[in-house]
Amino acid sequence: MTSYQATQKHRTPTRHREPGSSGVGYMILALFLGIAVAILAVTAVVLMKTADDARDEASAAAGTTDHSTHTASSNVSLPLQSFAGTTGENAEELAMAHEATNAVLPPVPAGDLVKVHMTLKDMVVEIAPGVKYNTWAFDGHGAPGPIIHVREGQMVEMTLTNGGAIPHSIDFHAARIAPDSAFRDAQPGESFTFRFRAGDPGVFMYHCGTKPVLAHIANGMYGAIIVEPKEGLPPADNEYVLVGSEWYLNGDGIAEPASLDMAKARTRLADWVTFNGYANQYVTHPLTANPGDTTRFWVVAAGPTNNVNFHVVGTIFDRAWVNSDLTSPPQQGVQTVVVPAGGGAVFDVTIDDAGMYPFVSHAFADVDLGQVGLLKVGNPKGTATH
Ligand SMILES: [Cu+2]
Repeated sequence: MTSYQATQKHRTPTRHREPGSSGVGYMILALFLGIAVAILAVTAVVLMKTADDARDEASAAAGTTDHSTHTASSNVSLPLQSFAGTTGENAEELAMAHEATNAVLPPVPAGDLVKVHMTLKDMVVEIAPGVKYNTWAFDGHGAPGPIIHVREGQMVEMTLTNGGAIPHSIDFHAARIAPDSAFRDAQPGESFTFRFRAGDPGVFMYHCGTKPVLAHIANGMYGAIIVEPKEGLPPADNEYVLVGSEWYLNGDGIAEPASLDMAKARTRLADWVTFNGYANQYVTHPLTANPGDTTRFWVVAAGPTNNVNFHVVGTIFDRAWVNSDLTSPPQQGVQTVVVPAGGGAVFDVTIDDAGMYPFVSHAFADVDLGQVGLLKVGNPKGTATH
């Protein structure tokens, strides 16, 4: 099933045309009406329309269209059906039963060479309570793929195995490398290896770069690589990685898994928007900190299209490395930072008072669609412990 193909193929007529109108008719009409001066203005309008019709007919005969008014290849017809908020029954129980994606930053491997092996695989994952989706994703992970954590200066040896049904590739934003060789397509069943030196610190996106990239990212082919600066960052007590992304469904995904609706992806009509691939998962399974801790968030906006307008309710960023520029001093005392699609940023918050602190994309349509979580500081009253 070529689910990434557009589902809507209606074509809008190139120009509105009244039934029965023709150039000859208008010419005759113009001759009769031309006798009366009072109607000369009407005649002028009619003649202009005749000219338009004639031009359209000429265009149609020549197989061309007027691109000043329409895009001939448009295959998007609004409205599209939204499945936003449609979950399985007993959504709360399903959400509690879901095992939240581990957001904890893993340690940096020792040595100069870091070997990474990823196998791409077509797999069904859950993206919201009871909502299943056919991804092209990472064996053992789904979407996002595994978090890669290296230190500036280490060599990354990446081996990609394509266990899927169609060609895929991998594009590391952390690499300075010729993309036509390193980021080339791997055919189904093929493995290939390339190396790059992680010379630029930051938090970077990686993703499949096979065309149409919109479809490959929307189907879950993305993740984060963290390149720790060699001189280190100020100490943090907790470090979490959040990958923002959105999902575009061709069905509600409950009775059977949904696949990509490309028309909705093109028109940015997301059904679910998530941190680490599952709507609201850190609301039911909060990330944790102790009072007085410094908590660091490494954030990537994988998109395919949405930014993450990162904000933590109830506090202010003590340090914000905007655009994950870790070679410049961080901004201080900022409230919300845009993490652009395909970009990253790093945030430190030090929170003294126990409580539940939501972290969101402050583009609130995305919160409504699931891009919100909680940082549970201490054991505030009235909350369950996890
Ligand atoms: Cu792909």
